Amino acid sequence: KELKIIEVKSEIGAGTRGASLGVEAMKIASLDLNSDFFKQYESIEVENVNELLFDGAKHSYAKFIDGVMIMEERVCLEVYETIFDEFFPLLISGDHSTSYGTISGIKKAHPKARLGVIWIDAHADIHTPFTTPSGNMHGMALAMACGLDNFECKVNDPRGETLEYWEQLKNVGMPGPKIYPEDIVYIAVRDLEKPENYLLNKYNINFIETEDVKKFGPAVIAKKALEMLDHCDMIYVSFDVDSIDSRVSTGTGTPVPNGLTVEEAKILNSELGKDPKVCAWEIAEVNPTLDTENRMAESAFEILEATAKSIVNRPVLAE
Ligand code: DIR
Ligand code: MN
Ligand code: MN
Ligand code: MN
Repeated sequence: KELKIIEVKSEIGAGTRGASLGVEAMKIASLDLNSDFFKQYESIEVENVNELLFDGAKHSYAKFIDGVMIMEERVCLEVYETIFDEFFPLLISGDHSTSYGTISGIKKAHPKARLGVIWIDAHADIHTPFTTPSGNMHGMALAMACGLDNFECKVNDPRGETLEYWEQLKNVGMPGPKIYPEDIVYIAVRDLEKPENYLLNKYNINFIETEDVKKFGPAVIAKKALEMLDHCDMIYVSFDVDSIDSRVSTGTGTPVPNGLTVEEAKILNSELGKDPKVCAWEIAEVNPTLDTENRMAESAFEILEATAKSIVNRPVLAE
């Protein structure tokens, strides 16, 4: 399968500045590690709207939601076109909010397909303006994808234009929900707010703890996650680098202890990449401004390169 790199240097969905520099940090990591990875594949950059940051955030329960809307549309279109041209979209993103654009693009290309999502992250990213503790939209990607409001577990009172944008966001790529909450598999999620716990229980969302990755090994867990989504036609894998333990993930906005090792993340993602149902892969949230000696980007790049390799080396027959 031919792979195409889609660079998304957006950081308006994050609470800490600097995630838009993640792509370049990974390119520098590739040079330091003597890899010609970035020469091997075609790539394209999605234009960002980071200049909005200088105006300050207006919507306190969904910061920069107007800009996030633009970014979701742009990423959606790029992913759609990439799939249409029969490439495998590999996204290198800044803040994780744009992963909703990825999901929308896949659905735009395959409207009838039942799409499953494997979400490797310290966070569940299923907040809405009604539940968010921070207003940062990188914590809302999956709620947008599921078309949720989370009204029943609300803690905030968003109004007016914020809610108008929220309704519009649900229709990126095609009207309405793109995925079902029951078609999500969380791996290494360990930093949840109360409303998120409520939703996980309500929808009985598949959940694989970090401890299980350590106990059974990442290859077994990859297989298990894929089995949980056996009923899906296609699978999108989203990898937030804060799924990795905070001792290593120093260069990311919201590091969390008790996470994966780099080796576990590498095997997990590479094993997932081998499955023919996996139709897009994304890495997000590398922030070199928070790091020492570009360590996060180097680890992220190792994982990225290994995963890309297993995607392109897939047996062609399986399609
Ligand atoms: C928290 C942190 N759940 C929030 N989320 C992060 O602000 O919504 N997501 N860091 O990646
Ligand atoms: Mn996260
Ligand atoms: Mn995040
Ligand atoms: Mn995330």
